[in-house]
Amino acid sequence: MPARQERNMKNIMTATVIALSTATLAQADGTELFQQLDANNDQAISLEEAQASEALVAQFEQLDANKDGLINAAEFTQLVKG
Ligand SMILES: [Ca+2]
Ligand SMILES: [Ca+2]
Repeated sequence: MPARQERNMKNIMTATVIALSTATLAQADGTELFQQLDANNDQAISLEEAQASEALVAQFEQLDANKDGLINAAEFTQLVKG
């Protein structure tokens, strides 16, 4: 495969991976994802726990409606809903 074509393939693959992870986040059952991210099971996602998901880190402050530095289940549903 010519080098240029190979590069294009890599770009397409990268774009696909990004699209897939966004879709997974949007479609996933919020509760399951929430529990996955809530590593210490205190029913809230700290900024530290949020590092597992780039999308969550990016929206952390926005999602934290009551500004307690944690995303609780109710706040998390805002992410799942979009
Ligand atoms: Ca937690
Ligand atoms: Ca909060």
